Amino acid sequence: MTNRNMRREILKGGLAFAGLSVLGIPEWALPALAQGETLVPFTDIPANANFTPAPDRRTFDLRKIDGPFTPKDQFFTTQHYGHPEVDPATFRLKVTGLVDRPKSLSLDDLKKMGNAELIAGFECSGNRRPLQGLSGNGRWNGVPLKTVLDSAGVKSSAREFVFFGADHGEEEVEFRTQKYKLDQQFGRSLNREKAMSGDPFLAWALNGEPLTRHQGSPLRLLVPGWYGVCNVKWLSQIHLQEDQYLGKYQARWYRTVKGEMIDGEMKWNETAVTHMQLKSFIARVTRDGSRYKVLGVVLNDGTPLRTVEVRVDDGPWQPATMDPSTKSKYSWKLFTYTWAGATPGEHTLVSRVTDANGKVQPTEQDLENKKSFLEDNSQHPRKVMIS
Ligand SMILES: Nc1nc2c(c(=O)[nH]1)N[C@H]1C(S)=C(S)[C@@H](COP(=O)(O)O)O[C@H]1N2
Ligand SMILES: [Mo]
Repeated sequence: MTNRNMRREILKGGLAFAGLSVLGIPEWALPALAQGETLVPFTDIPANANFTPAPDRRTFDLRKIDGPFTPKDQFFTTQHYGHPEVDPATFRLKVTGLVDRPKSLSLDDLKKMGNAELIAGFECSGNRRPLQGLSGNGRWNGVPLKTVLDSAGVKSSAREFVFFGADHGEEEVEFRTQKYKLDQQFGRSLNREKAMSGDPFLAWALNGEPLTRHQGSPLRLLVPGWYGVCNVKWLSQIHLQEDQYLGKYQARWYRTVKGEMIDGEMKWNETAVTHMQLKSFIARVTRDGSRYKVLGVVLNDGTPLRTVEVRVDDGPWQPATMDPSTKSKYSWKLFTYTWAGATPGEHTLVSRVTDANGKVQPTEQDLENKKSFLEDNSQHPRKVMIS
C-alpha cells in the first residue's frame, strides 16, 4: 500500500484527523503517536481493505490503538440477526427454569445489586489475518452473573445455563431426513461450574458509558477470557435447565474441527468454541527518525504470560516489552519492540507469545490439521516496506 492510500484508509475512519494538516502536523501522524512518529505502511494489507464490510459490521483498525481501551465508537461489532432495539426503561431480564425464585429484573434492580468493574478484551473466534481487527479491549461496568443467580437461588439440579438475546431469526433445523423452519433466539450456554465461577459478568456500560445498540444495549453477558460469541448481547433471559443446550450458535455454527494425533492415531475432533487460544499479532509499525517501533497485541484466556517475542526476517527471536497499563488478568496485553538497524527494502515481522505453562503460540504450519477457520491463533507474519 502506498503512503497516500494508507493516509486515506486512516482518514476514512474519523473526521477528527481531517484538519490536522492545516496545523502543520502531517495528517497521518495519529494522535496516538508521539510527535514526529509516523506509520510505516504494511504491504500485506490490501489497499482497498474494508473496515466496515456491512452497515452492521465494524472492524477495528489496529493502527489506531491509542491506549489500553478501545474507544466505544471504534470497538468492532458483529452479530447474526441485526440489532434489536430494546428500550432500557421497560427492559426486563428474566431468570427462569431451575431456580427457587424466578426473576424479572429491571436495569435499576440490577444496578442496585452493585456496580463492579471488569477490564476485559476479546476477539471474535473468526478473527484472523490480514486485518485481525475483530478484537478490542474494554472497561466494563455491571454486576457479576453469580450475584444475580444467587439472588434467584440456583437449584441443585441446574446443570446448563442458557443465555438468550432479544434477537432472533428463522432457522432451518435439520433432524435426520426432516427439516423444520423455526423462529429461534440467539442463544449460548455455560455449564454450572463456569456460570457460578464468579467470572461471567452482566455489563451495562463500556468505558464509562451505557452500551450502544451495537454493543448489546442495555445489557450483555461477558465471559472474560472466552471468545466474543459467548458474550451474548441484548441479554433478555437466563434459563436454567438440566439438559445440554444444542442451539445453532452453540452446537453447530461455532465449533472447531481439528485433527489430533493421539497414541499414533489421527482423531478428528469437533469442539465448541470457548476460551481464547493463546495469540499475539503486530498491530502497527512506526518510525521516529531512524528508530522503528513495533506495537502488538496479546489475547488469551487469562493464563499468565511468560514472554512475547518479535522476529525480523530470518533473525533471532527478540524479547518485546509488555505495556504495564494492560497487565490485569483479562485485559488484552499490549507490547512494544524497538527495531534497531532497519534497512531499506521489504521486511517480514512476526510475533509469538509463550504462557507461564510453556505453551507457545503455534505457527500456521502447526495448525494445518485445523479444518474450520475459527480459533486461528497462528503466528501472523506481516510485511513492511522501509524506504
Ligand atoms: N445476541 C447476540 N449476541 C451476540 C451475537 C449475536 O449474533 N447475537 N454475536 C456474538 C459474536 S459472534 C461476537 S464476536 C460478539 C461481538 O460483540 P461486539 O459486537 O460487541 O464486538 O457478540 C456476540 N454476541
Ligand atoms: Mo464472533
